[in-house]
Amino acid sequence: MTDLKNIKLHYFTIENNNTIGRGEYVRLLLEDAGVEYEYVRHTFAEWKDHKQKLLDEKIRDPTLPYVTIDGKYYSKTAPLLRFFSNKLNKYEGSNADEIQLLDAYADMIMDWSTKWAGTVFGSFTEAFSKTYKEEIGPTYYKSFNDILSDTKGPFLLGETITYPDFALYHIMEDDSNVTFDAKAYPHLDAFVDAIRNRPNLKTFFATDRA
Ligand SMILES: N[C@@H](CCC(=O)N[C@@H](CS)C(=O)NCC(=O)O)C(=O)O
Repeated sequence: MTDLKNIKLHYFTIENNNTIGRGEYVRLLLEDAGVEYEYVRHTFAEWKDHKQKLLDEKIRDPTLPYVTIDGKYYSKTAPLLRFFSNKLNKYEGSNADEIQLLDAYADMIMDWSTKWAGTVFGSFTEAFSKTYKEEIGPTYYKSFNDILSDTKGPFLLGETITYPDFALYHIMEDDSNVTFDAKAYPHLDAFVDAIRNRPNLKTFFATDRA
């Protein structure tokens, strides 16, 4: 396929939930592409020492998720999605405008993820959590339903799946919202259906995703 061998995806173990957090963004792409990898889970307690070890190895600003390929370190969620898309020669835009558009969608989703994380991991106030639930979250759902209506769908760029599609699906998983009223959000409803019917993802979603 490519020079992608001996891949290790590192991320936290969080709250006995196999999918919550940023590791799953990368994982969905790898699963869809049928790329083999080992998922290495870290506890919060162990991460401090592990991070120091990475710093000692001159890894700059180590954070999770990160990936090693044959021992070489690569990091940051959206850049990892773009990196793998580039390596696999799929899931990318086919011209500068599409590439920019996908970048913008990925940026929106990463912002959404940070705001969602603030409500779950308590780094924001209760007032922020209320605003997230009543305004921020619904605004993102509406925006992406509208974006999906810009093409015939079912994916962000239309017929062809691209890397922000995996991110969009997963932020909605994290936000515990992957079932849509087809009347209110017909395009999100069709999107979720299309993702769930990707052959490799269908098999993966049937597991416990440990
Ligand atoms: N912009 C980075 C953010 C990564 C990040 O903050 N990850 C968190 C976990 S979701 C983390 O590693 N926290 C521990 C730390 O910063 O040491 C990305 O998209 O990957």
